[in-house]
Amino acid sequence: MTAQLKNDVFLRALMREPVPYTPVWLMRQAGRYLPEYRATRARAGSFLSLCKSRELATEVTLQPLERFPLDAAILFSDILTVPDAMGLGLSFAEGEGPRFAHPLREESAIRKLAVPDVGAELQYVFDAVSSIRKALDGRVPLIGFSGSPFTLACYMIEGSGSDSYSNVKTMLYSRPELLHHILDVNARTVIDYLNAQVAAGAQALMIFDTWGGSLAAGKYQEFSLAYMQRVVQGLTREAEGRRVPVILFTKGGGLWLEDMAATGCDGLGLDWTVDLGAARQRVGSQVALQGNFDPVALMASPNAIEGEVARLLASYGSGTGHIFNLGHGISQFTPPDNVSILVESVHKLSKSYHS
Ligand code: 1CP
Repeated sequence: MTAQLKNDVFLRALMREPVPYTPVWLMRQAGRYLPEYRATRARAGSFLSLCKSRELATEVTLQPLERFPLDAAILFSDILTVPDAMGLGLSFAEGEGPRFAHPLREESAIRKLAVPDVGAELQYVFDAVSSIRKALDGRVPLIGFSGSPFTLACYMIEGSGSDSYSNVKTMLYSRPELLHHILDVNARTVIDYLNAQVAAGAQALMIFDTWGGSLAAGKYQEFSLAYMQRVVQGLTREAEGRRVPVILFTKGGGLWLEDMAATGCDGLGLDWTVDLGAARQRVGSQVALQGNFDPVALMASPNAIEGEVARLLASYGSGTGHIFNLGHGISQFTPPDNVSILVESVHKLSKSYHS
């Protein structure tokens, strides 16, 4: 038996049902800005062994919840475990970003790419999901996640992070059918992967499209959004007698919110370049909105942080449908005390917007 959910404010806001206050969680809330994370990471040896240990992944998922009254937990893992499961050979070099030993550069390698057996290759992720659910004991809901088919393709083709994604975009313009093949395999894999996370206990899902915003108008719709829509349509949307809502986040996607809302998702993640009130007017009758505090503002004084929280809450205005979050992941240099101030001000200042 799974424990009764004690705090479902996040899930209710995502379904645009009435809530007593605006729920808050933070992208990358478990991570290097927390000394306890750095200690567990050191015990694990490497970032990947941290992801692959159900005990340690559970421990770091719960660390931010022990410090701050957050309204949701997010599975501790990484989007790049999926291409690793496809045989691309992921590693994280100390002090550097991720690297793939076998990036997709040759047509023959691209043609060989196939949907992996996620049950065999990614069982450690599903084990972590069930272990985290048990440890949460109904405290807050657990969010599962994946990279978008396009964002995964960016890392698979470049072999690492990149400033310009020029290999991916060159393929897009010169051999679009090859990129479509990769995206098709990725979409089918992401569907299997997210559905298995739901079967293991994930109560909401988020798709991270970190690099979709680098695409030209029209190309975004064809190469990123169309595949996210396929994923949304392939997902299990109910579990344990409740809807499993899905959030889409395209960083830099502010121009395309109407198109994103039309995919059938339940919520949109917004980066800080978007005006929250204007976004609500555009798509707020269809989807909930999550965001969009500039993570760099967390380096500022307590007064400035509280002022920025007040500004965002006022910009969204009264009523449900807002989940407070950052506009992108938290920086490793953020003082944890400033996160306390942020979370407390959201809870305190948002009450007057909900009757
Ligand atoms: O050294 C360390 O300890 C590793 C740092 C780290 C962490 C804490 C990486 C490497 N990944 C993660 C965890 C992680 N990644 C989570 C955990 C849950 C949480 O939010 O608390 C999530 C959801 C991700 C997702 C992720 N990984 C994204 C999408 C979201 C985003 O930030 O845009 C992306 C693009 C990645 C790739 C990745 N993994 C790690 C790094 C440093 C990167 C970025 C590489 C780059 O492009 O430069």
